[in-house]
Amino acid sequence: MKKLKENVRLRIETQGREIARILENYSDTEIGKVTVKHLMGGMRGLQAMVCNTSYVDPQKGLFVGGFDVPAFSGKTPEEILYLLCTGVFPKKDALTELRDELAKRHEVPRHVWPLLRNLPKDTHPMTMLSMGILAMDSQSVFKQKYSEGIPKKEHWEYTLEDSLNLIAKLPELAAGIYRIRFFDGELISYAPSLDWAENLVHMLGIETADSSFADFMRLYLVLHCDHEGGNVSAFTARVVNSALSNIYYAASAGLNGLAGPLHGLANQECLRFIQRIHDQLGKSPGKEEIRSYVLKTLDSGNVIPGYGHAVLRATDPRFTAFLKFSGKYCDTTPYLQTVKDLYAVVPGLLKTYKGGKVANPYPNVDAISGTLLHYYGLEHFDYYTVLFGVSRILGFCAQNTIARGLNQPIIRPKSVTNKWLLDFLGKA
Ligand code: FAM
Repeated sequence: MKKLKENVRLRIETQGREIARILENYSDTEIGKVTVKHLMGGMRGLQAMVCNTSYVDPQKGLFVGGFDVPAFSGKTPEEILYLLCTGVFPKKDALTELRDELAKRHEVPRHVWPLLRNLPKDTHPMTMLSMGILAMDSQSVFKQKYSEGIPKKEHWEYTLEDSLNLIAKLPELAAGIYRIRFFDGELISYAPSLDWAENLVHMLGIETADSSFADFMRLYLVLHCDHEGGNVSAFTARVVNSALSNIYYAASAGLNGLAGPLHGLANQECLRFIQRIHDQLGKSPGKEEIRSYVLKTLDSGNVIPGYGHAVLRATDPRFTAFLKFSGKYCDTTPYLQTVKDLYAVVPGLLKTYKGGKVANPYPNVDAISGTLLHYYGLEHFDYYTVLFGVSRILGFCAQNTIARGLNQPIIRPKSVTNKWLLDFLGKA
């Protein structure tokens, strides 16, 4: 991984110089204000951290290394990993080197499987993924080197080493979880000739009539790779790693956040929502019927899964990329038709719902991803967020490798009490 490492080093050096210049000249410059609403409202909208792996523009959506979704969605996950870490796409030799490294490191340590097999049968696959990763912390090179007393400037090298080891094992681990949780537990062997996404598809062992499954998996793993620094899972992973807990601890913690229904679990919730619509209204409901169903859902105090976002204020381009893909391969299924009908109906309803309090009435990536997974034969909804997690770990690893390279300090915002606030506001 010489080439990847050299380019990560270059990126860290360049960013380090930028940060030094910014700090030297502007350390005390204010870039915004903190309001009481920020304190009480989950800090949403508060600009309080830096993340250079990716950026979410409220209108244009995700940018990775300066490339927008249409520009990077045709790439492979390996290319995206390289881009996240270095800010540039790999040349052919660097890509081959990265692929070879991942292949060399693919094997999940044997002790992980009995641990997963011994969990209660109804354990959520996200719990299994998080536990499987945590159990691999025994192999952390960072942990070993830290205990040997390596200097701070080398922290990133072993974070990158751990990251590659972890990422390489994800197809085998994720597919193994699928086989244990939903089949007879018999694992399918890794195939050295296949790439990272193809191996995942191969080891899942799903019979699918459609040969575009691997293409879809590539797209899925690319589109979910990162979503800047402040979302629940990435932020959690950053906080944990900022204490110099290794990347296995950090990734496992991040996944526990991704497992929440307001975050990554929304993709399984969306398909459930569509299934409930079909159960009640039949397989091809009219738009008016869908409209009434959505209104009923809102009136009962529930959210419409797959719609809304803390940062985005327009249709998520990742949703659009999936829609485009489905148009090419599979948009005649009843579920996909309902995805499209919901897209025609929900934004209009959310715009005016309760005086327009929903900040973003448009679909996010989860509004369609589960439907496509289902089309390819993944019928176990509980598994969907595992695939989201496999992809998102690319972002966790890149963000934290860079953070360690920049020697970023422990993350520790200061909290205050109601009393402090009331005193401050002069209302005690
Ligand atoms: N349906 C109904 N109400 C919604 C809504 C939706 N899809 N999205 C937001 N709201 C409500 C929200 O619950 C809040 O109501 P209260 O004031 O009564 O608490 C109000 O609108 C203002 O919320 P907001 O400022 O627009 O959004 P937040 O920043 O608080 O929350 C989300 C953002 C994503 C958690 C929220 O839009 C939501 O719950 N969406 C549905 C779940 C979902 O699709 N999550 C996936 C997000 C995705 F990007 C990901 O992480 N994978």
